[in-house]
Amino acid sequence: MATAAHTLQPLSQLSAAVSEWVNSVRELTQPRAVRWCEGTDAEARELTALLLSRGELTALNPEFFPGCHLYRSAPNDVARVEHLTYICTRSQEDAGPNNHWMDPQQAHARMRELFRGCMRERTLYVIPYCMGPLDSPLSRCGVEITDSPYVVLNMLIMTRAGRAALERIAIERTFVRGLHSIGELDPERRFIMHFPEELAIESYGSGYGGNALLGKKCHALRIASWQARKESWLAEHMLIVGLQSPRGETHYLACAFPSACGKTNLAMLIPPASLPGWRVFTVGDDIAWLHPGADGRLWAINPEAGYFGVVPGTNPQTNRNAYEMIRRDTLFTNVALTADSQPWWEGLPSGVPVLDWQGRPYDPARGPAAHPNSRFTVSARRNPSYSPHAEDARGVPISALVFGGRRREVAPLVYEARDWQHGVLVGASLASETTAAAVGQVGVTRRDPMAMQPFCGYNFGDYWQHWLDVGARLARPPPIYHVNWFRRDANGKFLWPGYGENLRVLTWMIERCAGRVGAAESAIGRLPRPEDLNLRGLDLEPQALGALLAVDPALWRKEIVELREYLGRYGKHLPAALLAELGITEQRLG
Ligand code: OXD
Ligand code: MN
Repeated sequence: MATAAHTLQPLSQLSAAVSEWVNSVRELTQPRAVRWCEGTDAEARELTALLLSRGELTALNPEFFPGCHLYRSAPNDVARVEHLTYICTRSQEDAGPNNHWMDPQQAHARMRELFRGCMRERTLYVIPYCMGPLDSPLSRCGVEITDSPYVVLNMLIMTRAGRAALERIAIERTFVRGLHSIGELDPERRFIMHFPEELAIESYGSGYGGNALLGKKCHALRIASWQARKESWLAEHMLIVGLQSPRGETHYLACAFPSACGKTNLAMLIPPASLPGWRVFTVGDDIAWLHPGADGRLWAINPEAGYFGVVPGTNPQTNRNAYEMIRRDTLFTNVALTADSQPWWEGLPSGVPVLDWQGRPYDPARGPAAHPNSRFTVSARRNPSYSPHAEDARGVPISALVFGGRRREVAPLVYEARDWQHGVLVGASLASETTAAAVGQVGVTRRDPMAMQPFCGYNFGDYWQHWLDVGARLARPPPIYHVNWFRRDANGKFLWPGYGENLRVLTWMIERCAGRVGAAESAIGRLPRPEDLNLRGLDLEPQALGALLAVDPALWRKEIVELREYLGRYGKHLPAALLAELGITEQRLG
């Protein structure tokens, strides 16, 4: 008698639209074989065995890191490549000055030549996936075609991939088409193209992270931001965290920070012992899809199912949850190795690296042992602080939105926007020092509105207007805050301890939402007075606190001049409301 498994329809027959597309890609790329991904554990084990047999994966010490593996990328393929990332809309204006643009026909023609015959001797994998819980109306689906089994393994962790996603696609009849090939891994033949009008992505020549795991930055941010504008929601580069107060109330915050500014740490924060009774739950660490709810609030889902986090710096002090989480069933990329095959990275309190991230004998003269952008890929369910509501189909209600950057000066520890409209300006003003998450110079301050500079799939001017429109329709818009954990003194020393202590700032916001704590008006928004912050048990000099909560009018006037110049680049797309808010702040600065 046939078992249920035998009666399942082959994946290739579930959706005619997907099959037609796969056939056309097969003709173009000429793979040796086509493999449709079911999304089962057995499939992940088989792919792991394949990569181990090819020497592309290394099994890590099973006693200390069971189920963990190391993958080493090509040394020239270690980060996102923003200079090779394009938005290809019919009109260049729709992509905006914030994006590199190419005419869609020209881009398709160029990519077709790269993809032609590129999968000969390779297997073409078809990965149907759902971004967000499979049963959520807020989720959206896609299909990634790739010739990299490493990409498949990552996608199986990072998304809800396989049969159930394809079943949803077959019903919805719409999906984002993501075509990926590692090509020759040649930086000269590398492009990450987005066609928002066609809901399509074409990525060639990189096997790494945001360039290759197309569900993440390409779909869940660049394409989704375009979809969100059409469908009246927001796709944002935000973590989602739930904070339960000693009273038992849980508030969810969605927080936008540029890459490698500690989003994963904040999403998994461990409350300091001196704040007893608080509990922290992670919903997401990188991306939030925010939908206006019937109750007038914003509701958020995390479209991802796993974390692709930066490894260096992870230790029991900075992020105990992540440290515990990545000790099993984790895929490491570009970390160093100890003599007994344990992964090693800068910031670990113990262990000695013997092989660097390129597999060479470790020599400190050649730089760090682990690549600064080395990563872990792990299922969100491995996180000890994973929220029991992370998979709720309706999402979680958002009490406050938070923007943050890495600024040594100017921005105080925290301030509250006057209202939603001012909050949109605060988000649009975000600036941060660059990090290793993208290729390019590290440590220079750049504008990164809403932390979306590398990820917004259309003109920022239209995006800010969309933010204003969404807020105008919310009967209960969440308050908006700005934080800066990275203020330094004249000697370059950080003024704020950061990590778990950041909860003190977040609890102020939550108490503000409940109307239980005060604030002082300032030209740039409302700031806590020292007595408004819970600083019990924190060893902080009054002078440091004064500096953290100071607004220097001269620096801010300079900031406003720079900001006006920056916003001016968006010309007629810039909403007048933002200039009006800028004018109010300027006037208040005197
Ligand atoms: C990431 C990034 O990988 O923002 O999340 O670069
Ligand atoms: Mn990110």
